[in-house]
Amino acid sequence: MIHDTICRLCSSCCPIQAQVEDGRLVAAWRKSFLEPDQRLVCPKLRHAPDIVYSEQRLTSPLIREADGSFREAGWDEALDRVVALMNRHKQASGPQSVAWLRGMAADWGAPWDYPNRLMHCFGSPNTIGNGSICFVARDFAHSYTYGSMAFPEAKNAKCIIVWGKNDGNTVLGAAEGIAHAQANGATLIVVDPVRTRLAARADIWLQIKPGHDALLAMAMIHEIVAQGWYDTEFIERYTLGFDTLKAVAAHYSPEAVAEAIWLTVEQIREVARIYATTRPASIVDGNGLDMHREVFDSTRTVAMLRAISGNLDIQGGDVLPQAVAVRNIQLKDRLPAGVEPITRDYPLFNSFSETWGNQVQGCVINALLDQDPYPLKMVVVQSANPLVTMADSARTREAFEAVESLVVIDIFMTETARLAEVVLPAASCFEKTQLNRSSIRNNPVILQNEVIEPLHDSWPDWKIVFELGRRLGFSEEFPWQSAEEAINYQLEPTGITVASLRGNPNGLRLEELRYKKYEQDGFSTPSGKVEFCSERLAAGGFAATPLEQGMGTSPISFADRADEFPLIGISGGRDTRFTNSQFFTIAKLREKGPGCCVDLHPEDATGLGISQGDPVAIVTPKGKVEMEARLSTVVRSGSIRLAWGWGDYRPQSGLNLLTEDEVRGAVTGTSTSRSFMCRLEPQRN
Ligand SMILES: Nc1nc2c(c(=O)[nH]1)N[C@H]1C(S)=C(S)[C@@H](COP(=O)(O)OP(=O)(O)OC[C@H]3O[C@@H](n4cnc5c(=O)[nH]c(N)nc54)[C@H](O)[C@@H]3O)O[C@H]1N2
Ligand SMILES: Nc1nc2c(c(=O)[nH]1)N[C@H]1C(S)=C(S)[C@@H](COP(=O)(O)OP(=O)(O)OC[C@H]3O[C@@H](n4cnc5c(=O)[nH]c(N)nc54)[C@H](O)[C@@H]3O)O[C@H]1N2
Ligand code: SF4
Ligand SMILES: [Mo]
Repeated sequence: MIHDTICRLCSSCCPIQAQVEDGRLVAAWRKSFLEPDQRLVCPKLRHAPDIVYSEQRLTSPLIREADGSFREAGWDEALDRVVALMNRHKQASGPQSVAWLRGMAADWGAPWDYPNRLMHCFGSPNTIGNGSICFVARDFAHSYTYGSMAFPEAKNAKCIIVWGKNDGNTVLGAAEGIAHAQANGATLIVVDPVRTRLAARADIWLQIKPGHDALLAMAMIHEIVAQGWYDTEFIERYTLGFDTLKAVAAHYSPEAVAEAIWLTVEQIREVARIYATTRPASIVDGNGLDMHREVFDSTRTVAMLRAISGNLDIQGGDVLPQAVAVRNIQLKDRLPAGVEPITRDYPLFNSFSETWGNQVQGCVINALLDQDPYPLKMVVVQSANPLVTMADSARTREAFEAVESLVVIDIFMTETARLAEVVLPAASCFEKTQLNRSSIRNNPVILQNEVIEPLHDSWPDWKIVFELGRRLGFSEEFPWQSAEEAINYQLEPTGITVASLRGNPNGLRLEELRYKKYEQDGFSTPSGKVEFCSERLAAGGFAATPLEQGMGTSPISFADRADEFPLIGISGGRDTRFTNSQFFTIAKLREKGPGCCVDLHPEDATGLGISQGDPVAIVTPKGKVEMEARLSTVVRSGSIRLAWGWGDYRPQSGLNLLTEDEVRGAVTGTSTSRSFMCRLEPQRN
């Protein structure tokens, strides 16, 4: 049997087909607009059966014994234990002392609403996501500029700037779109401190200094303004504050910034010219811009480039989504008045989107260790591995060791789960039905289908949340016995149902694809226009226009200690075989490529006496990790690229042992876990 569904082994959410024989997943492959022989093959998906049937899967709920060991338990006992813990802390310290932390795999949008609903009924405002380090901070920046996140339609573009994104490794569908456009003659520009495969294929590669993207974007705006290449009509009719933007950009000429960002004046001018004079042009912005404390400024500036060049919401440009009006099921009005979330220092970020809510993950650590702004007593971690993925692993570990009660919902045993009092085994993405995340953000609505039954004694996340809800006394709020019932309830205002989605496996479009929607609807900002200057930000005490107060201190962590730590470390190198901290235990995936490597320039290697394959230590003021040296000119001398994600499988190689969470962006609470000053030490005896 072949089933249509969505893969959630990473956040790309590819539409796929899965082959199931005798109730067993035997193979799966991506769907694509390209002919089968031209499609990119995803190793994770190809090895989906090895992942799903891995012997490392959690098979039953686990409860910690007095002697520290885990014992297997039934769901009744495990859930009752979780409920007892939640109620105990609620009684002793108030409902807000319990937090729910969710990670990348918890799916976004629709399924994220369930724990929100649960926690709101329970009385805690502390459902916390990881958006401060993933793309939600960027979503926020786009939203404050033109109302919602814009999605590049690179496939139909004539000029593409891939800016801090490595789609060939991370978002295969998008990489196929870029390749298609290139084959049709599009010019490809890549902005990345590392020569990725995409950069190697580009017409122009800008090897920018890590963390300095805001300056490049503003210098491009400067050049576009100086040359009069901007879209006068669009700016006059649909934007606010262009004069302010021009005044800020005046300080950032290509001459003024080029050297500081490792580029030449000519490079900046040329890229500005090609981008502004080629229509349609699309900017594929990515996670290389996130995880810097400047993310809000850099991504707002990039968003403004799209607007001044007239590429917003046109075919082949950057398209604004046609959101699907599903029912809001979060029940936020059930929260008691006056209880603020632990993320209260980031009020704009907390409230910019109904869907996202609180997204500054680091606040969990502040609350656990510093009782700031108040103490947390219990954390439920769903589909996240904060001990590996949050900045400053040593401090994160300290916090999770200190918390009174920790519950982890995961499909595998992880560094984080090892500290838990109760571990609940979740079903994998092939074993559960849910609305695909993009569905409530944009058309078309696609269903992720259960293609095999939950393995062992695992439960789908929705069932765990609903059952917890009922046991906490919220039977009325959680009446659903199946995912289908809950999804139908949420979809009701749209007129579509699970049944109609199953009849349309490639998705249902609620309305025709439309471009230039702003001509009728305006933009979803307070002024209804693209805002180059934001009163909301000014009222909050922040820069109304990015960079109007300058760059401030260096965007690279530990820059003030460059004497001892002379190299710039770049966290990157997402490998197609792994997702963040996941899948390193799958031997067939591990064997398919290199191990845990740090890329360093041969000149730096010679200077340090390091040879290819040597074990090396990478050190920052925070800690030390071990990796294997790979000599390579993909990085510029003076910078190194570190492998990402190995910390669960090889704790001594966990990149976030090197990063800090002390200096955060004021608006999004993002710290710089992307780039940091470090040094290399040979490890030979
Ligand atoms: N195989 C695989 N796929 C994944 C994931 C995975 O771990 N593995 N993770 C998923 C998740 S959670 C996400 S958010 C996405 C992320 O996917 P992408 O958005 O593609 O992000 P990355 O691959 O982390 O980084 C993109 C590029 O940014 C570059 N970069 C680093 N610092 C800077 C900088 O300061 N400026 C610029 N301009 N570029 C910089 C890096 O060198 C890298 O080539 O991928 C998803 N897909
Ligand atoms: N220095 C540095 N730090 C980073 C990054 C970086 O590039 N550099 N990347 C950042 C980014 S973009 C992100 S998104 C975060 C990711 O941070 P996390 O979300 O913490 O990372 P993952 O390793 O993807 O962890 C997901 C966990 O969910 C489990 N899981 C998978 N599927 C399911 C499921 O269906 N249900 C449940 N309950 N569990 C499931 C997996 O086994 C895994 O343990 O890390 C961030 N941290
Ligand atoms: S890129 Fe691979 S792992 Fe990620 S969703 Fe697509 S098929 Fe799945
Ligand atoms: Mo992410």
